[in-house]
Amino acid sequence: MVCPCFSVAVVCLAFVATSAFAQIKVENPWVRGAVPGQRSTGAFLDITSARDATIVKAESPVAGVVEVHVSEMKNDVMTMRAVPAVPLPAGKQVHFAPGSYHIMLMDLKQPVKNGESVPLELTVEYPDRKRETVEVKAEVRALGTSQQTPAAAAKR
Ligand SMILES: [Cu+2]
Repeated sequence: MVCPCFSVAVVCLAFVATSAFAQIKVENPWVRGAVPGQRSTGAFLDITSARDATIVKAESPVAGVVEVHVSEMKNDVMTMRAVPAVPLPAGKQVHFAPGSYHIMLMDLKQPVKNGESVPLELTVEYPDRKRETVEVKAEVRALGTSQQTPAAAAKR
């Protein structure tokens, strides 16, 4: 599957989400804008956990299906696959970014427009099996090139 959430240049805005939980810090959350008719898009953020943890689930009310994906280059084509969990080593920032980990919002219930705020909920699990949910508001940003071919994506 070719990743539709792969991006070109993205303008960086200072946008920081404050988590209710001091354990988990989420920075720079954003969602790629989706035009009417588009069925899926990606959400991206930087996340740091104060102690070892694992992201085990992602949810959003704007999408019927939410999965955590990772993009990979295979034979010069950007592909992506679902991953069941993303490790968050203590104190290390993990980047969800185009071409890497992303939160895949599929079966979109409505278009997500630039400037809107999309709620995301991440569930993290600690080694002692305790779980926490982290609420994030992700800002919708411009599409960039909307009609990306696999070749264009591969060139980056
Ligand atoms: Cu994906």
